[in-house]
Amino acid sequence: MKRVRKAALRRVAAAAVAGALLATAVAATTGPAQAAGQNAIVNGGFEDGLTGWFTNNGNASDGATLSPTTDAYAGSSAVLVTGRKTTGSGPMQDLSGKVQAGKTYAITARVKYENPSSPATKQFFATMHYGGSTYTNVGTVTVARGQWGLIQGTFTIPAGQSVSTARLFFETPWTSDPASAPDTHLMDFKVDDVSLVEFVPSTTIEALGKNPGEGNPLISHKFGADGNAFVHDGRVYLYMTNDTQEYKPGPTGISPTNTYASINTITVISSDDLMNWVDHGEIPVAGPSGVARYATNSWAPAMESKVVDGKEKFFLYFANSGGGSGVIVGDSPVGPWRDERGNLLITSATPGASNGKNWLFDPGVFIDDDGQGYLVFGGGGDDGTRSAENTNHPKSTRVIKLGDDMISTQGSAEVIDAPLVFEAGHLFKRDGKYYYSYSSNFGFGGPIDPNGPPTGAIAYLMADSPMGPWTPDKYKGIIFRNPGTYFGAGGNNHQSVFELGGQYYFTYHAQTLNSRITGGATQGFRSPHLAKLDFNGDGTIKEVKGDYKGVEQIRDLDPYRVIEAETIAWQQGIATRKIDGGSEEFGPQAPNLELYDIDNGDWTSLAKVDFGDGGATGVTAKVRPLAAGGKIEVRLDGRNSPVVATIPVDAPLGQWTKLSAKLDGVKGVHDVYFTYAGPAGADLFEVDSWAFDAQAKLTVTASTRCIGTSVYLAVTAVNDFDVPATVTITTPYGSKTVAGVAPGKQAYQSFNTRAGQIDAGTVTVKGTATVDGEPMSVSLDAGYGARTC
Ligand SMILES: [Ca+2]
Ligand SMILES: [Ca+2]
Ligand SMILES: [Ca+2]
Repeated sequence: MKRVRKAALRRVAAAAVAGALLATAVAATTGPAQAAGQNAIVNGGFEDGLTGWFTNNGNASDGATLSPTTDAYAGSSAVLVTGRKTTGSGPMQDLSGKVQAGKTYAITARVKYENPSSPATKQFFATMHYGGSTYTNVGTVTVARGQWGLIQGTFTIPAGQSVSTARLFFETPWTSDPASAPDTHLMDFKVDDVSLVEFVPSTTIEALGKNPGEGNPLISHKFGADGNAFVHDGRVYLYMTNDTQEYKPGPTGISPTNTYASINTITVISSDDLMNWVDHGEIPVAGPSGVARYATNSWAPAMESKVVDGKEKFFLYFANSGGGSGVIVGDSPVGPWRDERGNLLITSATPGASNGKNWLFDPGVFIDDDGQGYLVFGGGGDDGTRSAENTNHPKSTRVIKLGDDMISTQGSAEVIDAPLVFEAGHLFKRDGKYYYSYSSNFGFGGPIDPNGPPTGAIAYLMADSPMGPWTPDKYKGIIFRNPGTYFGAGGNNHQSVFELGGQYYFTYHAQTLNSRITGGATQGFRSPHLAKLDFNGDGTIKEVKGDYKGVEQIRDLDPYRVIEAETIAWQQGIATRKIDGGSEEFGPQAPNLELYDIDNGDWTSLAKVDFGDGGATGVTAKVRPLAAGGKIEVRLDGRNSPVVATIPVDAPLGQWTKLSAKLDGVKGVHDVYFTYAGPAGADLFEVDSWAFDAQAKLTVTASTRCIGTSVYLAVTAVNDFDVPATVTITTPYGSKTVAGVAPGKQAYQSFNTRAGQIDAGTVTVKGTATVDGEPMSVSLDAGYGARTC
């Protein structure tokens, strides 16, 4: 027994050292892990005497005396170990039934020894004994004599380990003859504050996943696959398979491979400039808490809107794994969402949908100019014959007409015979031509026709009708090769096409954030990318190349309003989550998110913010402080640029509050970086939104009075510019322009409303001036009350 134990201890001691190194590496790459759950240790602080503790008795020769001591690390009591017979003689607690094989735990404990004849430093171990000769050192410290040291460790109980006996104890390193040097090996020691909790690694991505200045991946704080773009009111929304649901980095910082099995929500982001992306969170689509409780999964979404019965409705289609497709209905692009159908839209019972081999997933929705909706869907189709025909023409995808309600189908689905088809069908229209694009398969065992697309690529057909017929002669080539061509990591391929501001764009996904987190390896976690999509004169498509640069920002960001803090161009180290209440920017029905897991050194940013000629005089953050001493620093054009404003996050902890800082007239277009600082190791605060204050250059007042039986509306505008200004006053009762208003002087006009009674209203005053050779303008409103004369 003793010999076996010696071997085991030496082996596990080496493992513990490796574990400690690994834990350090993890902390550097994935940030602080969260210890969750209850302390499995009873009376870990020894405040209840020796309750729960006994002397390790794993070997017949082990033995010691435990007694309470008032020399505590914390509280008023600790345990003192005396009379140790072996190096393994120390306080033990039985954890049988409290720990599980395959789970990871974090242990901490305080230990101290004081024998003046002992070495100046001594190593201590926390060790698990699983019965028999199975001992594992799970935490260690080398402590200086007379001082409390911190034993720390993280360990995963092997999946095959029996834990019917699981006991934790504290000891000193094994030696064959400890009694020959008892001051070195058998000294008395004290233990306090023992904690053992399940260890849950943080899922926050602390790595830099998107380089400042670059557009791809679109977001770097979470994943998102199979993006489907939908343009509404000048804003593009991207609906994505929520790969983040499968992202579970272990103690090594690496997640197991994405199986898609647990994905039942859809991630939504949006932008009106294609560089600053707003995180709208996740739509709970399938599963017990989903909108469509009849479904298990929500992959590969597709979105369209249509006015039905006089009201615009938003239809979000999703794949329920490979077996079918469903649809939920919303009141806006970001919900709220409801189930209007009660079951899947596409199943094997849908006329023409199934040939018994194909998948019924990857819905792609399209509405033609006449209001008729269409759904393309399907994929797979490997029949096992390994034939050329089945490989190149699996005929596994379909197109079907949708009902007027968009949640039913009409007639029978038609076969799409796209060369080497596999998945990701998408239908769009341009200049009277219809385009069916899709991902080609990776080979079904037969020879691949060289006249068709390469494997795993986005290819397309063109036709004169949404229903095709989609025959191989309509094949026009490829749009986008496999992402592996450009980014190292390949994987599947998925696309959509949208038009914004007269330009067409192409969405695809790639495992770029995944590989940046791990330093190269990928586990199937995909990120959204954008590229311009250009056409030849005959309507055929120019091949898209994948890159990190992405597309140009198409408009500057207006800072003089509420900007949700979950609007991000580039960032590092933050995470987002939904909080109660609607969005100040997107309305009470829209979800609102916050930034959290904000550590010292984390940052977020906004690209190309236009402060205008007047400039900004202040910045406000809506924050919830979590630790004292935090601050938000505002920098321009780089995260290491000089600080132009500092918002001290100095307010009661745990409460939402708005905190501001002055800005000294920041003008023109800048990238804005918010860098977060405060005590290391603490979650500093959460952020909901930002707002900037514009430099007002006019002071406007409006008032009413009676002259006879008529109401007169008087407007005064003081020129706060340092130079003469032209002032234009606009009211419901007339307008007036006054040129050359001197600095500090006012423009005044009284308007006869020619009415004895007026309702409350608003006047608008615009001032223009030339400052330092630059034209500047400001527009301000002022209200007035109702009046009866
Ligand atoms: Ca204590
Ligand atoms: Ca963080
Ligand atoms: Ca927010």
